[in-house]
Amino acid sequence: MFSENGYQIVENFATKEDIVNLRLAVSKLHHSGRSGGVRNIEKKSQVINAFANSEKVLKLVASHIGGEPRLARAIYFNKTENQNWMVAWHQDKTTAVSKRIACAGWLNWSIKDGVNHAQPPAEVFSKMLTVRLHLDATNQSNGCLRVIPKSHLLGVLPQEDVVCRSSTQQSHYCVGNSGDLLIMHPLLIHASSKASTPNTRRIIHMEYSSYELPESAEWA
Ligand SMILES: O=C(O)CCC(=O)C(=O)O
Repeated sequence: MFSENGYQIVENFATKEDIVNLRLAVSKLHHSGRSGGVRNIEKKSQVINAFANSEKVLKLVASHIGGEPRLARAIYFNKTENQNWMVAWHQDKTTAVSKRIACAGWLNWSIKDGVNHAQPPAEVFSKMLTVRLHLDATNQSNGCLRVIPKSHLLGVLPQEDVVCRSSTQQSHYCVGNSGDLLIMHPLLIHASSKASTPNTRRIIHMEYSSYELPESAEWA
């Protein structure tokens, strides 16, 4: 369960029609040759934007974090034979907002694909949820996400602690079918290996928050 483990698979969340439409939408995104991801996809595709802001997704998110969740950012990830990548163990400590916030606790500002990104204060993470829609079945052979259950309860960790936990604690492979959602806490320690049998592995990764931002900033 999400509340206990920090992640959960929600089976058959998207309809077959959603999947057909979203697969077509991601096929139209411009993928730079070097990276495995495309950022800000909610701004690049009306179909993705409509799904990410649909009542059924926002209702699910609100049932876990309360309030009125807003989409903070959305990224498309694919792994293929030509773009077969891995990501080391980490927590997602960075989020996207509409403008720089001068309040204490907002750290490490940067601009990614034209959008302000920063590490928010720790309290913000309790009002954040990551939702990953599987457009293909994911498993160990095509490089599904791996997580360390309950690790979100440790809060924001220095990277050396993340590495240490990953070598001492049991991990779980988030196997799922096309149409399933993986919901997870952004601080859940996770990693992603290269596919051993590369095949397309398309994911729409969306991050939401119901935290009220200061200084009239908005979730980007
Ligand atoms: O999609 C993946 O396999 C990895 C993505 C990831 O690690 C992340 O979004 O932080």
